[in-house]
Amino acid sequence: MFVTALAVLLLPAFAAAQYGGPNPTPTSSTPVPAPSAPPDTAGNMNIDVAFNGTFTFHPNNIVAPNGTLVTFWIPDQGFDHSITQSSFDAPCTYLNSSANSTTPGFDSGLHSRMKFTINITDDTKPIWFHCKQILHCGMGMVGSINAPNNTANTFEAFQAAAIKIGNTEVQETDHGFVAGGINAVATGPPVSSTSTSASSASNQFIVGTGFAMIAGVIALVLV
Ligand SMILES: *[C@@H]1O[C@H](CO)[C@@H](O)[C@H](O)[C@H]1NC(C)=O
Ligand SMILES: *[C@@H]1O[C@H](CO)[C@@H](O)[C@H](O)[C@H]1NC(C)=O
Ligand SMILES: *[C@@H]1O[C@H](CO)[C@@H](O)[C@H](O)[C@H]1NC(C)=O
Ligand SMILES: *[C@@H]1O[C@H](CO)[C@@H](O)[C@H](O)[C@H]1NC(C)=O
Ligand SMILES: *[C@@H]1O[C@H](CO)[C@@H](O)[C@H](O)[C@H]1NC(C)=O
Ligand SMILES: *[C@@H]1O[C@H](CO)[C@@H](O)[C@H](O)[C@H]1NC(C)=O
Ligand SMILES: [Cu+2]
Repeated sequence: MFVTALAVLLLPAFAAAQYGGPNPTPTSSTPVPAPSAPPDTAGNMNIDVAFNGTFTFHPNNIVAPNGTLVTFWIPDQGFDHSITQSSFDAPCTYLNSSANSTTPGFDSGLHSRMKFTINITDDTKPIWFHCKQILHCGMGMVGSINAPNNTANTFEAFQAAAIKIGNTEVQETDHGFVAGGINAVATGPPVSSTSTSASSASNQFIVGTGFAMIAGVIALVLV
């Protein structure tokens, strides 16, 4: 039991390490109001990844007809994010239907300062996705496209399920870019973007440092 408790407590510390260690120096203390994604154009919708330094996609629940190109703008925060297709039932798990001989879900793989585009191929069915960076999905970093409002499987229920997983989230393997997709297909691997540098890492540093300090204190008490 103690081992389990310790493991759960140390997971955030592990996550904090990827944010630059327990004593990072924020690169900026000023908030970043400007979204990095450009405005939508006809047939194209844009989603900010880690909007304004938060663990969210923005917007995180859109309606997009067939043929819409949805582009995700991944900032450069000193750690990576992904756009990884999942299922309503398992928000923080890659949807790998190739185990059933059909196409696997799309996955951008973990990246910084990139943009990643999917093409909506069936607007009558929902598309669920998450960020596979450890702990991000469990903090609610999930999104949907064409999620229904008239069933229990709404975006709000999907995000609540992700947050319920919280820090028990299982770390996923990063296979890099996976082509294909279900109800939407990746139009190609992520490409470099010079327009995604606006986001500040300061919010994440605060969160990471807080987790590391709490885990450190409790680890000391247990020892
Ligand atoms: C961005 O974050 C800052 C600091 O939390 C907040 O004051 C500001 O309102 C946010 N801007 C937007 C557009 O959400
Ligand atoms: C998006 O998919 C539609 C068919 O579903 C296709 O006609 C169109 O060319 C695709 N767009 C791109 C940019 O791949
Ligand atoms: C494969 O299909 C079965 C039956 O539909 C389903 O229970 C299972 O979750 C599927 N596996 C994957 C990896 O999608
Ligand atoms: C998906 O599942 C198939 C079959 O189990 C496996 O061969 C493949 O490596 C998996 N791909 C990913 C990206 O997990
Ligand atoms: C979008 O494409 C899917 C798959 O071809 C089709 O079933 C659906 O009816 C299309 N949606 C509309 C509004 O035509
Ligand atoms: C669900 O409700 C939201 C908010 O009212 C709306 O913007 C969206 O279009 C609805 N989704 C569908 C698939 O009708
Ligand atoms: Cu993320």
